Amino acid sequence: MTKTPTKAPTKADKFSFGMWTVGWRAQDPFGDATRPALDPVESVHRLAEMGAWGITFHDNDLIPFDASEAERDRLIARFKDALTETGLQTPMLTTNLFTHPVFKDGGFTSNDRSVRRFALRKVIRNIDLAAELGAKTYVFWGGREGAEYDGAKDVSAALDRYREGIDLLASYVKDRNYDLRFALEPKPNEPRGDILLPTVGHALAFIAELEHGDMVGVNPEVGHEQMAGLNFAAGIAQALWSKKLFHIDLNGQRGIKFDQDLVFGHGDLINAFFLVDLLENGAADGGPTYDGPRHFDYKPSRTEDMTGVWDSAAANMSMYLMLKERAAAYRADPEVIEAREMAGVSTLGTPTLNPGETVADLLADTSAYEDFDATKAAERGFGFVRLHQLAMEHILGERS
Ligand SMILES: [Mn+2]
Repeated sequence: MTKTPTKAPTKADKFSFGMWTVGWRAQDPFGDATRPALDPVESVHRLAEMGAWGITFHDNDLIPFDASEAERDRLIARFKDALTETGLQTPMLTTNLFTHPVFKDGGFTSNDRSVRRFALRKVIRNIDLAAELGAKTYVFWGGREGAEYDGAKDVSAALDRYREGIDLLASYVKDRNYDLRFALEPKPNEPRGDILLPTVGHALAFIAELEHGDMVGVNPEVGHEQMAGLNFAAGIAQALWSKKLFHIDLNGQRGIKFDQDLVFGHGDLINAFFLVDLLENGAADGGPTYDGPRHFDYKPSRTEDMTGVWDSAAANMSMYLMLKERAAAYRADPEVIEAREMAGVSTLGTPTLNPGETVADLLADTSAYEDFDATKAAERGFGFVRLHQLAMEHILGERS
């Protein structure tokens, strides 16, 4: 018997799940699957009943790699029927360019040119399906785009091929007038020893070099950034600042180790709180918020049976809603508002120069330098610890 989540989600919350999440059979490099295969149609029905809004998938989550045309058509048709019956959306699709042995050295950046051409064709075929299903985002996670040995991959040439591939696919989408944007998903390592575009920052720099970068953004995943020791909420703030947060993968991770894909908030809870605060309430001074799907890319732990699978799916949505409630209370708390004021959080939004002020004006302002009392200014305490403690009290439910 699956428990009702503490906080009941609705479709307005825009929660979506990868088909490969609840459908993961929990095989790992050391052990066999611990759960039976899950019919995608059952996933659609169960997720819809639980209050989810969307389901996402790689081509081969729904259609086996070697399926015939007739089998492909049959699988798509019954999946579409399930979507119609439940009203579940397919906001995002992506390609599996990592499971089949042909992709052992990557797809777009394989040292084998014939594999690169095959990868492009495989993606184009699934982009057509994405457009047909009304998806708005197409994700690229290049898990096999990388190397284990520095001498095995010419990184500069690999980036040329990566750019060639993404630009070619973007031009295809534009030619077809599909209402689809691309989102690159960074990851530092696993399954490759080192993966190209390892972090949000690398991906943003890569996008700036694209011909069609206008339709390419990022799909950062909590655990992937944390595997690199980075602050996820801070990375998301920069992606938002760059207007490139096209999609997001929510899950949990405990520090620099293998990709855990825990339930959202089951890793770094404090960072998850500030992430939800950022997504829902924007940066300190009315910065941009995020209105895209709240997409969960987690894996029900290998210890769980099917009841545990659905409980963990519900837990993701419940965690998000609890943190959203806590974040709203945090922002509205008069003591927090006062502490943020004391800390200067809101005044950072004020430009450093006055309107119309020039460098010459700044040089002429003796109060900025000649008469500035650095010793006196250094006496200021910012009260960041007090502010953080207030956040902790909200997270723990001491204040509401
Ligand atoms: Mn992951």
